[in-house]
Amino acid sequence: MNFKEKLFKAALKNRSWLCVGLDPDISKLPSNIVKTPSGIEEFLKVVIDTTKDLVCAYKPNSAFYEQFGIDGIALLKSIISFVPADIPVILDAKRGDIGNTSKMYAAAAFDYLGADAITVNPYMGFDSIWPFLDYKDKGVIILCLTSNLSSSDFQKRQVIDIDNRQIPLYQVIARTALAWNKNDNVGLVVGATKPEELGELRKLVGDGIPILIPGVGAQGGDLEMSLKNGSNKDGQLAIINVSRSVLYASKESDYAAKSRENALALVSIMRSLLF
Ligand code: NUP
Repeated sequence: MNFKEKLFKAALKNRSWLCVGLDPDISKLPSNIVKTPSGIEEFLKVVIDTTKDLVCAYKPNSAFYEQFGIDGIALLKSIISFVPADIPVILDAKRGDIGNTSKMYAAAAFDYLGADAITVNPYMGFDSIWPFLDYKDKGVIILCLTSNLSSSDFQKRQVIDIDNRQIPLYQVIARTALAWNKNDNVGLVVGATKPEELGELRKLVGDGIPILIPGVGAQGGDLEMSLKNGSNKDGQLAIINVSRSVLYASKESDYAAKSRENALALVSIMRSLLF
């Protein structure tokens, strides 16, 4: 089963387009969790166990694991394999390099870690992305318009596209992503903090492309607006990522119940609007 099929299946089974971000930060862990990679492993496994009927995907961000060196990589691999087999894992690593190097990044993410999809940075162009696209069953989710304030530094600049039209750079990326979608395995990242552009981008790419939408919760993005503008005509394929406001719902030993509560609050809104 490829990434998109797995994503659809999980979303329909759980009636949810919530993706819980698994970003371990020692300073935010509940007080009863031991502040070591093995303590974090226990914490993340509890959160996965308590939310696995509420999500369409999980998204570990590689940086939060790399900070622990070799133990962090082992932790990342163990967490990815702990996620139930019918729920896709999106590795957020924003990779991209000369083709020869991207090939190694792709092997690390897909062959070694066992992720179902990866986020990539398109700045270096097609030959930096094709080694990922070449894994036909894996999702390749391209940064398009990111949630951070400084995304406007480059992404919103007006540029001339190949048909001589002047459009913002993020639209060039979306149009190019469509052209790269020969294996039906491309997705886009568009921040929840950019609701108008999100709607515009959904129209531009049509109904078949998954859009990963981070920024709801801690970054202030609006859930309903993100669903309304990011979903396709059937109310699908807007993957709403929430990391901190689900993971760190409580500093106390009741964290499992509180994480579930926060996830369920988001999913209840999704169910009332989309399912
Ligand atoms: O544009 C982006 N914004 C963003 O926050 C692209 C991302 N991949 N992310 C990631 O989503 C970010 O690195 C983090 O892993 C997650 C958002 O976390 P939170 O704000 O819900 O805690």
